[in-house]
Order: sequence, then C-alpha cells, then structure tokens
Amino acid sequence: MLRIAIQSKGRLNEESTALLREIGIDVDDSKRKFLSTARNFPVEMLYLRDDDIPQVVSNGTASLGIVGLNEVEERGFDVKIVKKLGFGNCRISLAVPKAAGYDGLQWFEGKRIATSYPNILSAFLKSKDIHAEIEVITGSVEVAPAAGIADAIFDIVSSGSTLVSNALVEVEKVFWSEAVLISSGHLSLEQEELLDKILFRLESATVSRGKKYILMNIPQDAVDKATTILPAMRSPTVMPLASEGWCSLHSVVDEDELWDKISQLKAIGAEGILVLNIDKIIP
Ligand code: PRT
Ligand code: ZN
Repeated sequence: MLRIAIQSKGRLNEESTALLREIGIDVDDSKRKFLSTARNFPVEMLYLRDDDIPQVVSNGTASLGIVGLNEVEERGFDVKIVKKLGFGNCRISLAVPKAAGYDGLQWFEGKRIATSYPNILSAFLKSKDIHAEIEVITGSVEVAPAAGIADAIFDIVSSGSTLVSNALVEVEKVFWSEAVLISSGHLSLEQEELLDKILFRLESATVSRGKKYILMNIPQDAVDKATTILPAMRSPTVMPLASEGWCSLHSVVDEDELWDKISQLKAIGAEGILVLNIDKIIP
C-alpha cells in the first residue's frame, strides 16, 4: 500500500485528483475526507493543507505527495522530487508599487518586504548581498504595501493580474514552480514497485498531453513531403487506399503546431483531414 498526500482543497486539489484518475487510480475528490482508499489500486489518499505535505512525506506518514515545488523549497524538509507534473505553474517574484521608482535590486536595501516565503526570499537576498527586513504574512500579501505594512512584496505570480489590480509591478522573477510528485526516499520494495507502476503511467499521460492524432488522404507522390512535415515518433503510418495513387497517412502532432502543419499538408494535396484526441501514448 502507498499513501499519497494531496491538497485537500485549493488550486492543486482538482488537477491532482484528475491526474491520478487519468492514470487509472480511482480516487475520491471529497473535500471533507481526511483519508480514503482508491477503489482499484493499492493506494490510500491523505488530504491535507499544502503547507503540511512536505513534512508528512519527509517523516514517512505518507510515502508520496503532490505539492508545489515552492512549498518543498520553502519548508526545507528532506524529500525526493520524483517527477515534475506540468500543472500549477507559477513563479515567486519581487514586486514593488508602480510609483516606487524602482531602479534595480539595490532598491531593496533597507526596505521591508512582505511574503509567505521567508526562506526562499532570505536565500535570494543573501545571494545578492541585499539587507532587507522580511515581514512574514500568510494570505493577501499583495495588499501589504497599500496597507503600509511593507514597501514591497515577494509573492506567487501566475497571470500577473493580482499585481496589476494592486498597482504593483513585478521587478524580479526569483523562483519557478510547478506541481511535483515527491517521495520520502524510504519506500519498501513493494512500495517501490507501486511507484514504478505510477511513474510508467504518468509518463504515458504526460507524453500524450498537448498531442493530437491526425489522419488524412494524400496522393501517393506527396508522401515523402508529408513525412518531412510530420516526423511522428518513428515515422507516419502510410496505408494504400482503394482509389489508385492515394494513401491514408496517420501521425501524431503537437497541438501548438497543428494549424501550421494542416496548411502545409493541404498545400501538398492532403484531403479529408481528421484530427482526434489522444487518450494515452505508451512509448
Ligand atoms: O489551504 P492550503 O494551504 O492547502 O492552500 P493555499 O491557500 O496555501 O494554496 P493555494 O491553493 O492558493 O495554492 C496551492 C499551490 O498552487 C501554490 O503553492 C502554488 O504552487 C500553486 N499556484 C499556482 C498558485 C498560483 N498558481 C497562484 N496564482 N498559488 C497561488 N496563487 C495566488 C497568488 O498567491 C496570488 O495571490 O494567486 C495570486 C496571483 O495570481 P495571478 O494569476 O493574479 O498572478
Ligand atoms: Zn497553504
């Protein structure tokens, strides 16, 4: 049995449970539960505040955890980062009031900075040899300058709209974060085997993310050109069609490049292009 700690509510809760379901682990998303067992995999879920996840993983109460890298770094507990999960992306940045006349890092010398991440901040300031006062605040850090509690803030930024609506400007991006799978590093053999299964499934889930399956009819003499447009994992699958001189071509494309590739394929004579979602790619 593996125990996995995830956030009980908040920004990472939904995507954590969705990811586990995507890899075939049927977990509850009940926000009122503390502990629950998956129906179809030897896994028990422990629902916690994200602040507590690094600690329970490091002391072995949970074997694995899903939490932001920012919390792992800030709490400083001894845990292994097993895999970056590609969601919950954000950064922790220094921001100052728009009218502050910011002119470089030296501006922070002697200033008061409000944050919920004092350890990451003090390590950064030390590395830049800047002496500032750190005001630890939990929640609504962005109002600290207007409230006269601090001259600047060090806080999580994602879209940047919270800063804009508080008349703050992001001046230094210090730490990049995303949700990560962490482990205590002290797993039994049976638990290691379960973790390997989870990692294998996560790999297939992440490989297929942002990818589309594309199939089309294409004139036989355009196949070589199509192969250079669509490199695929090995090469595209090409199958002859009943109508002479035509083939069916199948491949996998990055969603970002999809429309670009479609124009190129149409230009070389592709017809009847179908684009399908991919559920899993097992490399
Ligand atoms: O209750 P619990 O302690 O579990 O939750 P929490 O309130 O401490 O954390 P929560 O749910 O807000 O965030 C959990 C994790 O999500 C964080 O530790 C980050 O790893 C990640 N994450 C990703 C974010 C954001 N994006 C984010 N935008 N966490 C917080 N924010 C906040 C930020 O604090 C600021 O107030 O959103 C605001 C900024 O967002 P933008 O889009 O306006 O820039
Ligand atoms: Zn928290």
